[in-house]
Amino acid sequence: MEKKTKVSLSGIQPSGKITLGNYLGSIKNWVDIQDSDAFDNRYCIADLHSITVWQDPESLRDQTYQLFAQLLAAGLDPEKCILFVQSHNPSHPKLSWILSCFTMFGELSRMTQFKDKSQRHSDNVNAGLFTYPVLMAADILIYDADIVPVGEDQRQHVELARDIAIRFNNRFPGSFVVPEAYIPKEGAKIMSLQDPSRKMSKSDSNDNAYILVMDSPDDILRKFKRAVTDSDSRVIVSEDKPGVTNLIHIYSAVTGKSLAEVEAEFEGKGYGVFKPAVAEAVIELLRPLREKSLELLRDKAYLDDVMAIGAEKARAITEAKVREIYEKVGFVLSKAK
Ligand code: AQP
Repeated sequence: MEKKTKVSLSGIQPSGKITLGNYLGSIKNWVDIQDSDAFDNRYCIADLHSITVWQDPESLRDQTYQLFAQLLAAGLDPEKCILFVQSHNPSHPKLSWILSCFTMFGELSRMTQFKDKSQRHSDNVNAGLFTYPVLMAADILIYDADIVPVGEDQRQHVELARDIAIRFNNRFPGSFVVPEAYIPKEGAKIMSLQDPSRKMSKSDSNDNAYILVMDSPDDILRKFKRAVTDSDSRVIVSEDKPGVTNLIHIYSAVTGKSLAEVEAEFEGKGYGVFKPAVAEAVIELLRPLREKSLELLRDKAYLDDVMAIGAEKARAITEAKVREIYEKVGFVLSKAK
């Protein structure tokens, strides 16, 4: 792999089956960035992050394989990027501990995702949920990432990673690249189909609220037909029509048409025509991805091999970085193998 000057890094949790929101908000962007050939690309399955909420161990393992297959099926190419499972590289939690000593309690208390998830999982407000953004900062800073392609919901966490990098650099100059969030113009925040005031989330308890990448065409059509809209039938972007506005954004992100073009296409046609058209566009977008994922999942040994290659490449970069940081903060470097 030839060294480029800039690095792109991102991750996704195997905390459920991935949604259209995850795909449009981040994975599609990762593939586009990889194919642009302008960056060194590192993408991980953030399994360490996922246990900040309860996970069934067998489901977690299964979801990790599924997600890995889906990332390959979506177009991530292990020849062009380092694709790995976060827990396969112990350098991430090592750096996370050091960075947690450079992160303020008040900063973590202000994180919207922590407030939201601690309400939704009030029986399990654990320390990991609170320090989640520090581990994410470690994921990013350990690769000296320049850009972090994420959906809008992760912007605040990337901002915190920047603040941590700047603080660390002030004490130990030149330690980390200060990263920037890289957020797509369309698809940055896909909302729930049942409650358009909330983002589409893979852990939503209502499965009509999200479209899964692995949903069958029938399920996709049914879910879009049931999507919450309003009694007015005009297909326009408007603050008081959040359901329809969300569907217009989805159609725009999938087809590449502008919002105005979508409005013009469905002028005077009503939801009876619009909803199935959105469904059809999404079905065709996801069909090859679903079929390729199913094919890849039949060969777990292959997936294990690709995971191992990714882990080795990732470790080779980050072990050197951890030693550099250990030395800076004053640890004695061990000679033990
Ligand atoms: N609705 C969304 N629209 C656009 N982008 C989204 N992302 C998530 N939801 C949407 C982006 O997907 C990437 C991976 O997300 P994650 O798995 O790290 O966790 P998340 O942001 O918490 O996603 P979910 O689906 O809501 O997971 P759960 O339900 O487990 O919390 C990120 O880049 C994110 O921005």
